[in-house]
Amino acid sequence: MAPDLSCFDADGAIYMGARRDPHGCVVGLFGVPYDGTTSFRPGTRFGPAAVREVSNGLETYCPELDRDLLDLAFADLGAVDIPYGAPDPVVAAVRDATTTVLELGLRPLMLGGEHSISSGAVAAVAAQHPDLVLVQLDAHADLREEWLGARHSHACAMRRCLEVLPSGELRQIAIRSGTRAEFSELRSSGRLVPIAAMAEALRPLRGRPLYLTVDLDWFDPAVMPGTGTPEPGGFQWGDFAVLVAELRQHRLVAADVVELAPQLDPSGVSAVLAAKVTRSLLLLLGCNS
Ligand SMILES: [Mn+2]
Repeated sequence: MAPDLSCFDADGAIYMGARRDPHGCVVGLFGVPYDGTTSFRPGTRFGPAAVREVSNGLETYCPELDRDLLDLAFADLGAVDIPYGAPDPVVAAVRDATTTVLELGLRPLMLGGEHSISSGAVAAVAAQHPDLVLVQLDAHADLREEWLGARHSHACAMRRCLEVLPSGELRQIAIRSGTRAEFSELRSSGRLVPIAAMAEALRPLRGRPLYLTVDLDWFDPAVMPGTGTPEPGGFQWGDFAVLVAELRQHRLVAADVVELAPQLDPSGVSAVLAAKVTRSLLLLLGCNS
């Protein structure tokens, strides 16, 4: 039976080296152009298209992983058809679309869009992997109960993810912004991982199914200005490369890359950084066990 891909709109650009037809593929890339709850500077709805457009400027080969996209069968399924406006129906649409990707036998890689979409994807992946562990790269704790009246605000992304994560296991890597209450929880829960201990903290999780959510504002605004809520004091590509090297030894089953607002960076390098993060994740998802 042909898979039902009607929840995706496959018009427009495609990520470098991807196919439209998911048959025979191992990774399913898709975009969610949504920024409905953005509280500061909007524009992440343009993120997925920008990543696809600049992807052709990258090499297909990743020297850090010694792997090449040309050796990977992966599909770019296009954009999830979402209702604009309130976030709840969007999160539900993301969950259903992610379930479709999983039913096709593909590992999902989602491009945002704002961070509120992650709980939809995590819910779908956790339904297949009840012992799923969530790893968060982000400047912000995202542990608010609600923000500006919305439970599914991007400022509540990890709070909502925890509600759909049966294991309750979340690792929050080098979070540098949040409320006093959020930091109190980060510290007392043991979820906050300092940057220097990143690889060591993840090592005991080898063999467990992992979902990696990459809020691009984890990177320093100097290298990632194209994001809605920039936070000084962030990280560089070399820090991300340390994580990637550790994740080679892990069972990464799904991931997302969110919060790129390309028009906030006239130089265009933020979109290139996002496209390169995407390449690393495609290669990790496509090649590890
Ligand atoms: Mn953030």
